Amino acid sequence: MDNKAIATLLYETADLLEIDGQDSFRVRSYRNAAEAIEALPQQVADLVSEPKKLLEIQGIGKGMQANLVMLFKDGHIEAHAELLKKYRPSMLELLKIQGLGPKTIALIWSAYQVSDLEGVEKLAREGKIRTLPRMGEKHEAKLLKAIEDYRRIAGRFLLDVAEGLADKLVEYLLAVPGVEKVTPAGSLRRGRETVGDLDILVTGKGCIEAESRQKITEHLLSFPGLMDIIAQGDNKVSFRHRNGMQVDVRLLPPESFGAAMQYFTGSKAHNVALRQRALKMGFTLNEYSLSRVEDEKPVARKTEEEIYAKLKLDYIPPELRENLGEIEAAATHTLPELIELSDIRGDVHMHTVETDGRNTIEEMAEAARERGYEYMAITDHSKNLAFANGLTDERALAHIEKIRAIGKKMKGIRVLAGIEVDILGDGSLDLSDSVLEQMDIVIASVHSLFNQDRATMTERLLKAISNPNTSLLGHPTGRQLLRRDAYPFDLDAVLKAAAKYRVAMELNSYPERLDLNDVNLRLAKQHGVKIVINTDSHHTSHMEKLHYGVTQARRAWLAKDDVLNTLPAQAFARAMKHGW
Ligand code: DGT
Ligand code: CA
Ligand code: CA
Ligand code: ZN
Repeated sequence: MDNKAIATLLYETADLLEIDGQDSFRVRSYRNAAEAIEALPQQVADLVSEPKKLLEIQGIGKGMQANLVMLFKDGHIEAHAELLKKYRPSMLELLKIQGLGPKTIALIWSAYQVSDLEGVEKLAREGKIRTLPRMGEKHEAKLLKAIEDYRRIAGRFLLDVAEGLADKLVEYLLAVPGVEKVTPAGSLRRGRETVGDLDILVTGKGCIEAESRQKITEHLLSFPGLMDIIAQGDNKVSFRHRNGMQVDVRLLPPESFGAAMQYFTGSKAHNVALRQRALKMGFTLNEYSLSRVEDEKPVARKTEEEIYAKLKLDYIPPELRENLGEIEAAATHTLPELIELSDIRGDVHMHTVETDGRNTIEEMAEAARERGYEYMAITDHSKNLAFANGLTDERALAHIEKIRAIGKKMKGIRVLAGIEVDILGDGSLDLSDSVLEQMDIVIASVHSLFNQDRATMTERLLKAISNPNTSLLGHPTGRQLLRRDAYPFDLDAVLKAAAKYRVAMELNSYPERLDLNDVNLRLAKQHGVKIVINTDSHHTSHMEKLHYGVTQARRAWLAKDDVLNTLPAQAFARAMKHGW
């Protein structure tokens, strides 16, 4: 159990104690311990063998020490287990609802003895929440909205979380003799912006005989972080990982691995359409093979390529398998040649210690050069972003001078001097035009007043786009996955204006942003608007996030030509200054 998991358990205990109406001193002792453990550089797991060391941690007393020792001995915290018996585990889910704290949950419990999401939702719909002390109609409406939001995002995970766990599993399983290939399938392979559960396919000689399959399964069951087993069969194991993710692992014989990959990559809609095509051609298609209907003889199963070829289709990359026209395009040889990570020649949205970044100009430029880029840009924040120590006109000018001086000394990479300037509430930009004019690249972004109404927000963005200094719109919709919706605005109108003024749209590669998303990128392409794929790095290590962006671009059917930072340095710099 790592510190994060322990802290979560302690926070939950504190919330449950509060629901139970226990004294605030006791409640606070659990929260303090959780905070201390979250911030602890060493792992509690390494300290419990010498319990005295636990007492040296600020915020952990004798009682909490005993709790932690017991946690590692018996696997639970007594108060946590007892309270869950009393209130049922569904109570923990209620705590995840935005705005529904222990006090309100306690109120609901004492009035109605309801402790689960469905129950609370029903009460709210029946108007029974508004009558509780200190509650009203407004609270009730907010609660219903929060439950709806929770349902929408619950059980889905960001791409980097899913990929991180998949990478660990791949490495772990490849270590077993007899395992030759371990491949993620499902939504992760298709690069969907969030992932529900992980689908991992395993093949090799070890997957042929029941006995060796058993060995692989046994190894899998001691995967670190495996929390509980959901289902277990001869060639399939489903388990829940500590981070909440469900993982489905399937063991498959090598001869039908391609058919399995095709089937379990999905999407379901793509598979349904593909099966219909197969049937029309006299074949059946399932997870084992593509076979002739008349004699059930397999005609393709070892690789996906064979299967698509037998169906008279060009190979369809996983990112396109959503039944959005890809099968028709593959049949007529009109699939686009999708952009690839190696097409990107520069990353042009980066922050440094001058504002809220963690590295210097030199360090960022050096890291970009090491990645093989031909160019990069430093684009720190402007003053409206006060908490990020944003730049004033004067500081911005001094900063670009410094960037240029450093750029001159750097060999093998061109360093562009730019800014990520805030779009103010009325659509004007946060720095003077005379300053912006001197920049190589101006990224205009909304970082404030997300609650404006649709018409105001649209006007605001249109005005920013019409500023002759604007090169591109940063993270254009402002959405944050699993957290915050896009602000409302008329994207069509914005894209029309962008096409007219030759202002590009950013594809921000942060896994929590992926903004523009795949659907909107496709729309941008229809409007003839060019894209710039950036990382928005605040640290040298963030530059590797670029592949998440490229994956979304591929899902949007974008080719190299649709993306400006595939251009050589000179042409790219011109496009930023004068439009493409
Ligand atoms: P997720 O997990 O919600 O992010 O999305 P997927 O696409 O990974 O969906 P999942 O895990 O339910 O299934 C993985 C793939 O397996 C899915 O993309 C297609 C295939 N599959 C699963 N169940 C069915 C089914 O009932 N019919 C068909 N045709 N395919 C299925
Ligand atoms: Ca899945
Ligand atoms: Ca699944
Ligand atoms: Zn930004």
